[in-house]
Amino acid sequence: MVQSIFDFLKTLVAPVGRLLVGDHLDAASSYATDIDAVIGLIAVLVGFWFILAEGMFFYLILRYRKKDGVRGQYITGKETHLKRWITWPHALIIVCDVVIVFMAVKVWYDIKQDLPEAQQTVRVVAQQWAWTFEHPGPDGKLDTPDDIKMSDELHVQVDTLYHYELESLDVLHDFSVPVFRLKHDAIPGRVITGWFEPTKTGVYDIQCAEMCGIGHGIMGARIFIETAEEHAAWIADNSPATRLAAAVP
Ligand SMILES: [Cu+2]
Repeated sequence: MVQSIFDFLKTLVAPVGRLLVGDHLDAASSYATDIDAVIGLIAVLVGFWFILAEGMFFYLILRYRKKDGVRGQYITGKETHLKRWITWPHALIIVCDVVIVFMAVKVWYDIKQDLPEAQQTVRVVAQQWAWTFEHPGPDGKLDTPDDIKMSDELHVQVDTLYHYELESLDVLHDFSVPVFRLKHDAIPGRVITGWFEPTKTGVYDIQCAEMCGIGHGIMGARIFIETAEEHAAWIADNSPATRLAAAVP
């Protein structure tokens, strides 16, 4: 029931969300279009009342501007026939608020509260002013000798559900992947688990979205979303055993 109401609303407002986000930014995670839909819904409902209220405001200013020979009325604000101009829009706006809260809470729950089971886990470590990404090696597990550590490069496989363990070595940072519509604060001393599922291959930006010092603006990285074959080849090429073999003559 909740899901079908959500899907209905999403179908209505998704094109507006898409329009606002623009063509330059792909939607490359399973939940990106849900976030865009919430942005679209807020734009439609708030935009409607904004235009209506401003239109009414200017209409009244022009319609009842000063005229020679016409005295202004004294209005106490208690007249029932005038008060309804406030109470009716007020009630309708509360209904709109309920719709926005419903959609926002549903999307928040799905993305941040509900943690679907992971197929892979990566570790994301932020520090002033770089990212370290720890990928599981051929054994598919983190914290084993075949892990692949990369600076400013995160390699993932498309259509795979990832958990990330987000850490910071020094100050507050924020792991932001715009094509996923993902932003998550990294807090020193804590390991924060979140998830994403890439749905589109390509190379995209990662950025830090929390002021973290003088190098904040250059704290960028890249995410490489690869097909299963490409990702397997990348793991094979970069596993510690392969690198060691290449280093030893
Ligand atoms: Cu930063």
